[in-house]
Amino acid sequence: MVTLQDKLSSQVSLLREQKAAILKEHGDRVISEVTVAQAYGGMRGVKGLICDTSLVEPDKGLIIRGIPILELTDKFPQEIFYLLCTGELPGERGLTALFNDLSGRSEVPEYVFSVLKAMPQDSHPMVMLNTGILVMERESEFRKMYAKGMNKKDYWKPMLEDALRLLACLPGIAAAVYRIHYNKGALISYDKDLDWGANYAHMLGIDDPDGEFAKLIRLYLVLHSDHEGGNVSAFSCHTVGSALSNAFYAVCAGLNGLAGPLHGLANQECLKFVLSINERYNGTPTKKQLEDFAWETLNSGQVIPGYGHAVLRVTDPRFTAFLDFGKRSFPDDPVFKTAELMYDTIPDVLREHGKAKSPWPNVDAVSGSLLYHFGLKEFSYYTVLFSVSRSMGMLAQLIVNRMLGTALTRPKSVGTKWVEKQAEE
Ligand code: HAX
Repeated sequence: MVTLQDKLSSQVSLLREQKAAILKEHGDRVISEVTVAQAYGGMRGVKGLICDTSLVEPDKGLIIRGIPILELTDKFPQEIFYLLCTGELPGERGLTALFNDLSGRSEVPEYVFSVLKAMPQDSHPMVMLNTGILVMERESEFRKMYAKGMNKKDYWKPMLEDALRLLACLPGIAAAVYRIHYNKGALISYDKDLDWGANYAHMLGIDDPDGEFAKLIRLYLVLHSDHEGGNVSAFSCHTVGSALSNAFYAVCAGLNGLAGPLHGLANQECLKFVLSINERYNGTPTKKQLEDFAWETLNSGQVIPGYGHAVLRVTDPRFTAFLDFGKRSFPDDPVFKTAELMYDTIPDVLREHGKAKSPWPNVDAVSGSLLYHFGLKEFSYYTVLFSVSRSMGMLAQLIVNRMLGTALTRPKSVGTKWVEKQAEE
């Protein structure tokens, strides 16, 4: 049992039996109620989805298959993918097999690059990434096998194949987006001697004499890999995948959600915010100046990017991991210092403001300042990095759902008049 494919084959029957037993024993049990406020409020807190890859505890943050994220920061990103899919970290042989599985599938079809090169210069990098993914849909094994006719129980196998293919190609597509969009010169090929994460750093072409940038990219890919099932990107991906759309369609749908400013785009907004502070004060401001800037932002009806969260009610441990990286590697960098000072300042301001349910930083509050330090200064690109990482979680969730034979998503909607009538009754 070496490869990811073998491991999942050994788990599939058990997973299905477990699901059948739970449904038989507890199928009628009520696990959630929905209030009118929740129906209008983005279904916040409604329990209506099953996701085993990870959990976000309001008071603890991200836990991947039972392991808190801060205990996983020294892992290779592909180890996390294996963990997300199977619930176990791979042994040495499993990791090598996955390394080979990814490098063997890493060649991005040439037409993807042609499409990217033909796109308008002002297309957002997220549009380019998603176009690259979607145009690769013709490679889908699931699509081919489904057209031929396939036993339902085997749907997960071509889904896994598509997931590996897409995952293997994502760093190449994402790096091409970077090099094409920002005129960085010729594209750089996948290096079969490097791991998946280091390859992404390599193909971006950022100068990295001591390998620190590759370390940051690996950490970045680990930290953003998954955030349970109900966030915008995971839920969108799940919904599209539930229609038996293949991984290319489903991940692309999820990433279109990640492109929104309240979700993945927040990291670009956050760095913009930090830079505008440094520009105003000619470097890292004083605490008082930062407070004034924060109030100015809030009083003009804008949010403070990187702070607050839909679920978390403590400092995001992923923020802590990035902050530690910056403190260790370049504590005096002026952009990093401002991000650090924000952590000292913003929670009090938000508490006094009294609106946000959490005044604490999320992962986006500092990640951009680290990338900026290494010369990856094009912040409209940052959500693409996030996307490569989050694709691991979305793909793992798609695979597990195909193994389980999860049903088509179809909640019931109601109209305003129906709600008013209920209230009258
Ligand atoms: N600054 C100012 N106001 C904030 C705020 C912030 N950072 N965070 C929340 N609020 C406000 C909300 O806008 C909302 O105001 P209204 O009642 O006027 O609509 C109120 O506080 C209650 O919001 P909430 O319940 O605390 O937060 P939500 O679950 O609605 O939204 C968000 C969570 C992350 C979107 C929100 O905190 C926010 O806009 N933060 C700034 C943007 C950001 O950092 N996004 C990245 C999130 C991490 C992520 O998903 N990355 O992918």
